[in-house]
Amino acid sequence: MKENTARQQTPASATVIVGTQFGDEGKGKLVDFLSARFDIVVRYQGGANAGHTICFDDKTVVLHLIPSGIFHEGCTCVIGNGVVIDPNALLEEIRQVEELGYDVQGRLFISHNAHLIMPYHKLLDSLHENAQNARKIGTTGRGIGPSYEDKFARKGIRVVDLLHPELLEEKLRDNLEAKNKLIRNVYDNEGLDVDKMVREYSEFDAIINPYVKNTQLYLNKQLRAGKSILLEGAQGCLLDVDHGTYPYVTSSNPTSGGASTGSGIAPNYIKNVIGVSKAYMTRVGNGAFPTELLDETGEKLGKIGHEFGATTGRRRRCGWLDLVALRYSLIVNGVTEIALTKLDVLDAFDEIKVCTSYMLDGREIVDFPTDDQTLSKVKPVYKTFKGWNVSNAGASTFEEMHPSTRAYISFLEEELEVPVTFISVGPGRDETVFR
Ligand code: 2SA
Ligand code: GDP
Ligand code: MG
Repeated sequence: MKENTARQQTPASATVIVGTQFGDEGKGKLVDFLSARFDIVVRYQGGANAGHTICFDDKTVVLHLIPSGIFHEGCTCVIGNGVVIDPNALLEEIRQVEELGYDVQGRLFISHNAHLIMPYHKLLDSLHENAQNARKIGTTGRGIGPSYEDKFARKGIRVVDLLHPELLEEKLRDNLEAKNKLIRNVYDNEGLDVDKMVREYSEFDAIINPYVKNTQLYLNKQLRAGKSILLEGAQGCLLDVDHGTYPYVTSSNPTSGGASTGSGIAPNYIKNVIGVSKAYMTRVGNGAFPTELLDETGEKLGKIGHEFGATTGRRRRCGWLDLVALRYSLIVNGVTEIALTKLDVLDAFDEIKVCTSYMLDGREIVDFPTDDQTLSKVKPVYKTFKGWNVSNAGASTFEEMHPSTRAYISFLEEELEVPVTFISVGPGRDETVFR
């Protein structure tokens, strides 16, 4: 029998990329950038609520479901079992990528176990949000929560069901009967036509078949064969249904633990966790945000950073970098290195603030409270830095960056005790400094 001890390292390994804040940290750019060095890129949670922006060759592309490695021909892309897939959104995205001149068939695989987002999930998402007296989360309206509800209630329809039209019809009729009761009786809305839906979704059989795979087995076998895998998180740690600012969260696990359950990759293959952090903070949707700036400075961050939702176009709330939240996020995710993004957005500020602790009921605290009631009450304590007021765009190494920029980054590393290995100073692939 093969001995297996902690001292033995397998050559094959998986790296996870996670958002350490409220999403939109620039994960798409980093995944695209790193994909050139990986064999396979995997999405493991969320769905078409995500908007991952990639800028290359004067093009700006936003991906919602397809992993951000798709623009590297040598890279295979996998949508894992933890993702909820809207088949219409997926086919539309495949078409868009093909139109850009990239092959998708044979390079993209979707898990037979992934759950589907059906039209009733999207309708229920908006009905919940718009109901009188409802607690408004500020969802993207893409049906994410209702689809995960069905998954955990063991009523969900999965990718594999599309390949068995008779079973699909039975499940659709059962589900829609229950949903239509809710839609009509609770929300006083017109129900959905089951026959139309059965006809529409039965047609996905042949279209989706070439992409379907037992991805759990495939990924583990690829790792055993020595291939390298990058796991692409969507949203961010503070939106995690278990570790985020519940109930103002998404319905999945963006944190690194979710990468294993959402892909089937055994956890002992995961060797590195890259935490992507914006040099300031944004949040889109509702919920507490201690460092939010409701003044001209916040407006300026949003304007220079073009902070609008990559899926919905909603304006993102902006504020200073929060190290209390970030420290928590690095711990929960086991982050081994930080990718610091959008540093260029701070170029135009004379003063840059960083939150180092919170005041809560007259006491200073350094541990992040994840419950919304407490988090809404804390007041940030700031350290102020003098801005550098120049562009670092020409720098190709850390040493070439302005001394004040370097001092700011070194301060973050000391406070966070994790190295910053990747610094992004613009949306393009080449606007990147490695250390
Ligand atoms: P949902 O739709 O059920 O997942 O919404 C629940 C909360 O999760 C937030 N959420 C996001 N936050 C940041 N970025 C996301 N993706 C898009 C982007 C957002 C957009 O890249 O800009 O375009 O508006 C994302 N997806 C979900 C959401 O705002 C709720 O707070
Ligand atoms: P993601 O969801 O984490 O992939 O991030 P989004 O794509 O939703 O939002 C990040 C936005 O910032 C996109 O418009 C990117 O093109 C842009 N971006 C990424 N890195 C940088 C950077 O270093 N500087 C600037 N100015 N923009 C960046
Ligand atoms: Mg985004």
